[in-house]
Amino acid sequence: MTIDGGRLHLAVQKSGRLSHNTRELLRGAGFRIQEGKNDLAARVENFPLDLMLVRDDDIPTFVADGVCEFGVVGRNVLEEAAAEAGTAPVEVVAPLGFGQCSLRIAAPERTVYEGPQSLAGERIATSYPRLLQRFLDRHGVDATIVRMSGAVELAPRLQIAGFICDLVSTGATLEANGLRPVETLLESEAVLIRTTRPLSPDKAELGEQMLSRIEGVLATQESKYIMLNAPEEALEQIAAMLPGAEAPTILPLAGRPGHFAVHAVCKESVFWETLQKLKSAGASAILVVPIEKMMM
Ligand code: PRT
Ligand code: ZN
Repeated sequence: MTIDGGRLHLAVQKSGRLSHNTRELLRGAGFRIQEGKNDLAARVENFPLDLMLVRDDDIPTFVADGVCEFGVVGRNVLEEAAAEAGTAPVEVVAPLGFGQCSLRIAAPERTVYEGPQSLAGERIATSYPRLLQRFLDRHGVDATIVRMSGAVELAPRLQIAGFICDLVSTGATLEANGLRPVETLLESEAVLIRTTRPLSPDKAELGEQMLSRIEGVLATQESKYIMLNAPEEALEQIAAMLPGAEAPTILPLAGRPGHFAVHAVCKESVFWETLQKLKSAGASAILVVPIEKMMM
């Protein structure tokens, strides 16, 4: 793959569980993705950025080698690649809040499990041999790793292995196959990664612009703008209750001496319970509104 000098390259999963959310995140950040035609890349029309459409397993290498300056990949794939001796590092820039799953060891319901020692001498089927080996080493357990590229959950029924080590999100697949999780090796979600190779000043600047837009979208996902009125004596207590808010704005209310309006950006979810507590502390006319864009 050759690189077009002036444009940034973001490696994304071509088709799979991360594709839709990755594109939605980019669209939310204002990047207009040109669809169609090219199977290998998609151009962003309004920013010098190309999406390289690849298999998720290739993303850590592309970014480590600098073929793509950035990438979006599951932490599980990244860690498995990183556990390979001699692999060049990449920098994790931000967790993206989607693609959550965990890498877990599971066994048939009837299997007795009393901790990692129960794995000694057993066969464990997985697509994550290095992460599994690392877990076994950490616990000083000797077991046989059976490498499978898919349908790992069938291994016990096919008597290929007594245990499996696979990704779990809802747990429905395990349940459907009569398996129960016994260990968690890794909590994963999609992450934005960046090459550690030096970038030209122009590309570094473009990268910063892209990141600041993406971080803006991530920040607004949970954030809310909160407005309320409060008497002076309750201000301190109320300000301390606002979830994830820094330095609220406090303005005097016209015609109501001793009363103030409090405005703040809350960077965490605002629950009904919080509103109830604010009210009990003396707040009134509480408004919580979504934030569309934010740039810090
Ligand atoms: O073709 P390519 O190599 O790009 O894709 P892929 O088939 O290797 O990956 P894909 O699209 O299946 O998953 C991409 C990424 O999504 C993974 O690397 C994870 O980071 C993330 N992810 C999140 C998951 C899951 N949730 C998940 N549930 N990846 C796989 N699964 C599978 C799991 O392996 C098991 O078969 O779903 C099944 C379990 O799901 P539950 O909901 O029944 O528990
Ligand atoms: Zn893959």
